[in-house]
Amino acid sequence: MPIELLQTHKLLDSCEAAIAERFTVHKLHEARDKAALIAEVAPKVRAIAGGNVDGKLMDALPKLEIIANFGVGYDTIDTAAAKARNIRVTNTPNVLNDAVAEMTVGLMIALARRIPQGDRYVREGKWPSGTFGLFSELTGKTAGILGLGRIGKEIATRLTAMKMRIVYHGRHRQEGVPYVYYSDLADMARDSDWLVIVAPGGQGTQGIVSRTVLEALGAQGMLVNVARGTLVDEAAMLEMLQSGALGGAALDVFENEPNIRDGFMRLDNVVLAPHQGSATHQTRQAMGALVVANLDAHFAGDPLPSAVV
Ligand code: 8YV
Repeated sequence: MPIELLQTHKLLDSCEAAIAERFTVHKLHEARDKAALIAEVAPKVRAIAGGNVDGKLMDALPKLEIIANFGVGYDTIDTAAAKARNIRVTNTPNVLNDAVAEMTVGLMIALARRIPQGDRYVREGKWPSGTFGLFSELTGKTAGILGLGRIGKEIATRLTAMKMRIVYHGRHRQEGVPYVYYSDLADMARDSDWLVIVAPGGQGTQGIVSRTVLEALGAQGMLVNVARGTLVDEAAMLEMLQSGALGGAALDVFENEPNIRDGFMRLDNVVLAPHQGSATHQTRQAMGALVVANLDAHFAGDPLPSAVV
C-alpha cells in the first residue's frame, strides 16, 4: 500500500507529480472542510509535504514521521514541537542560493537607479517632455549584510565584484570570512549605505530591524529584504520611507504577504516584488527534487539530504 501523505499547500507541478507517483496524496489546501479531512486521514498519514505545520496539526497526525518543507526557510513549521515528537523536518537549502543572490543584486540596482520608475516614466510618455533625474550607484558603497549564511555569502561575493565594501552582523563572528564583523546591528546600519536582510525568519529575528536600526541607517540609507517581512518593524519602515527619514527600500517579502500595506504603493523610493527570490524554473525544479529526495531517503531508511530536525 502506498504511504499516505498530506500536502499543505500548492507545490510545483513536477514536485506534485513525483509525490503522486510515490504516495497517496491528500491536499489540505484544496479541502473545503480541512478539519474533516484531517480527521479522516489522521490514522494513516506518515508524511507532510509543504509548510505551515504547528504542534496542533502534529498531534492530530499520530503516525506522522516527516515534514518535507518546500523552501529553505522553515519559519512556518514548529521545529521544537517536531523534535519533541520525533518528527523529522527537512528544507531545501543551497539549490536556491544563486537565484536569491541574483534577485538581491537586481533589487538593489533597481532601487539605486529607480529602474521600475524609469520604465513607468517611459511607458507614460513623459520622456519627450522632461528628464528622469539622477540617482545613485552601488560602486564604492558599504553593504551591511544581516545574515552571512549560504545566501548571504553568495550576495557578498557578487557585491564585492561590484566594488562594494562588505561588512556583516550575525549571532557571532565567523572565522575565515574576509569581511568586517559588527556585533551590534545598529552600529553596522550607521556605518552602512545599504542594509541587506538575508537572515532566517522566526521568533529569534522578529523585528530585529527595529526603528532604532532604521534610524541608524538614515535618510541616505537603503535596505533590501529578501528574507522575511517579520524581521523588520514594517510600520516604522513605511512611516520613515514616507517622511524621508529612510532613503529607500527594495522589498521581496512583507509582514502579511501577499496583502501588503497600501502606503507602499504610492512611494517612489521603494521597489516591490512578490516574493520571487527563488522563482526561477531551474531553482524551483531543484527545490522540488530536494523535497522528494528527502521523502525517498526517509522511507528508505537512508540519511536525509537536508534535515533541520
Ligand atoms: C519559497 C522561500 O518561495 O525558500 C524559502 O524560504 O522563501 C522561497 O524560496 C517560499 O518558501 C515558497 O515556497
